[in-house]
Order: sequence, then C-alpha cells, then structure tokens
Amino acid sequence: MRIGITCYPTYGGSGVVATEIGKELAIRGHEIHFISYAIPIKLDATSEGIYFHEVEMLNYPLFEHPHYTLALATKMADVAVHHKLDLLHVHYAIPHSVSAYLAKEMLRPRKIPVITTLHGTDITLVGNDRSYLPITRFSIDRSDGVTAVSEFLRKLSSQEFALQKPIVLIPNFVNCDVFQKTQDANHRKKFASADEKIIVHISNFRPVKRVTDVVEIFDEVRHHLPAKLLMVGDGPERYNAECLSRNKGLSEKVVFLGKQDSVAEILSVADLLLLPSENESFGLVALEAMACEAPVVASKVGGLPEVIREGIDGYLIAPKDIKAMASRTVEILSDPEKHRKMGINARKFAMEKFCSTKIIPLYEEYYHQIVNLNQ
Ligand code: GMT
Repeated sequence: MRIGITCYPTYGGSGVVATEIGKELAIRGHEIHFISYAIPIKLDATSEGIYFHEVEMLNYPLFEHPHYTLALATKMADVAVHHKLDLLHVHYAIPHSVSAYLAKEMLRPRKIPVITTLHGTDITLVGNDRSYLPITRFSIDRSDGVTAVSEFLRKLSSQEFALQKPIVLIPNFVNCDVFQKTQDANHRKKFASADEKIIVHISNFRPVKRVTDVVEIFDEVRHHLPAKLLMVGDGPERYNAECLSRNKGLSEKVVFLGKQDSVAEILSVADLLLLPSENESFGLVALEAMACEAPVVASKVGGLPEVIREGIDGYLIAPKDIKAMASRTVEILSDPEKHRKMGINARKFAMEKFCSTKIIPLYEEYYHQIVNLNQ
C-alpha cells in the first residue's frame, strides 16, 4: 500500500509511535510518505520505501498566526494525488485530523480514506478544552477509521465525544530487539558506580508528568540505598526539578541528560523506571523500560494498568503518593531476587503482548478494512 503518515516530528510518544509504524511498514514492503513540518526525529528519510514531504508555510504580514492546518491539508492533498496514496493515517487528532478531513474533501470525487489515531492529551487535555472540543469531535467523527492506543483511551474518547463511530484499540508497541537490558558492564559504568542502583525517568517534563515528584521520591529512596537518578527529556518543569534537586543537595546524584536520541541505550542500564504522572493514556516509556527488564513504579491512572501488572512487573500507586512510591521503589531495589523476577516478568509481558511484530499486522489489517469499505 501507499500510506501517508502525519505526526508531530518532535520528541514525544505519539511521534515515536507514528515513526516506528512507518519504518516497520516500509520494511514490510509498503511505500510510506511522512508529511509534517520537519523530519520526525527518529526517521531516516533515506531508507528504502520512506519519503518525507515538508509542509511549507506562507508568511504574510496580515497572518499574525501561522496557518499550519491549511498548509498541511494542501500538502496532504498534493502528496495523495502525486504519489497515489491509498490512505492517510494521522497521529494526534489536533490539528492533523482536521487537515486530513480538508484534504479528503478537496480531493473529491476521488476517495482517500483517513485514519486518526488518538494518543492521549488530544482527548484528555487539549481536545476537551471548550475552544477545541467541537472541531476535534467533528474531525474524529469524519475520519473513516479511528484507533486509540489503550482501552482506557478508547472508552474515554467514545464517552467524552459521544461518538457514533466505533474506535478500535490498537495498543502501542516496542521493538524488543532494540530495547534490551545491556550485557556490557562498561556501559553501566558510564552512568553509576557498581554499588549504585540506576533509577530512570523519561518524559517531556510537562506538568502532567509530575517531574518534581520524581526528585522527591528519589530523595526518600537515597536514605535507604545508594542510587543515581537519570532524568531524560526536557520541558517546562525541568527548571523546577533541577532547583529542587539542588536544594536537596542531590546535584551529584541526579543527572539531567536533556533530550536524548537513543532512550534504548539509557533504558538498557536502568534498574527501575519512575513514572508518577497525573495522567497517562498508555505510557510508552513504561513499556520500553519493561522490555529492558526494568520494573516500573508508576501512578495508577489512565492506561498504565493495561501496561504494568501490579506486583508482577512493578507497582501502581495513587498519583502524588510520594511516600508509597518511594517505599515500593526501595522494596524492589533492595531485594535482588524480587528485582530480577519482576524484570523478567516485565520483558516477557512486553514481548508477548506488545511486541511490534504482533501490533504492526493489526494496523495493516485495519488499513485494508478501511480501504475496502471506501471503495
Ligand atoms: O504527553 C503528551 O502530551 C504527549 C503525547 C505524545 O504525543 O507523546 O503522549 C501521549 O501519547 C503517548 C503515545 O501514544 C502515550 O504513551 C502517552 O501516555 C500519552 N500521554 C498522556 O496521555 C499524558
């Protein structure tokens, strides 16, 4: 098939998922056309079967705000015609499903089916804001197919948007060959000394991630065992988290690594992942850590209980309960047998339920179904 994929090209789960889908589909012989304002960070646009089309914006003094939605729609229609696309698959509803709807209408009577994949905050935070709700609901409803990355998000989207259209669950996935625990002791040494446990947090440092809680939890944990905290990513809460860590005298033990191209390399040395988010529709990074045999201590919110099994791959705790999160972290890290078992369980679950080899065919089947319905 010839598939157009649109996503945010920056760091973030939805862009990573979209990029990985495109890469895996190209390996399976499909022709993939990414359409966005920049090359997605994890994309090699010189790979076989992968093409990138940059959305260019017109600047004119009258336009105080950029018209990305329109420019994207125009580019989608252009690529669809000139590269004979079979469908457009957009990730994150806002504004991508609106642009796709416009492109589809522009191309009539030619039919180009549109699939929207909902990722989380496009429904839970931005999508249900009064300023965006009607257009988000409209564009999701006009998509020919809609998928959500967790059962939590599938149900919530149907309810919040009172959609007639069925939303199909296709969960996020991980490439278990790329995400693996390292066997190289020297790689671990780059981050911590032999007696220190390595705790990792990875996010976009937005308020919803509660990054200062991560520092608070680590502070408690440090009273019980030697450890290092690797903070990966960047965003509005980074400064607060850095200040808190300095004020607590933890500067030597908390390392802010910023945005990283290869989170797999960091997770390969992780002993545990902390994800105390206020909400999380799926929590892709939890799955990636699990594939690397790192148990996860996370909030019991959103789609996280679909990814992490309580007491088996980690622990799920009410958000903001820093004491309980710290105590479970110490419990896992101070019991080598429990730590090992949880890590093995986590990788096994990731491989059995969320391996890319199992999930990508679900997208292929869904594409065929939607294209056939539109013929
Ligand atoms: O967190 C965000 O605002 C960004 C968004 C994204 O684009 O990365 O994250 C959402 O999509 C990810 C990929 O499907 C999920 O793993 C995240 O759980 C989800 N974030 C939230 O629900 C907060």
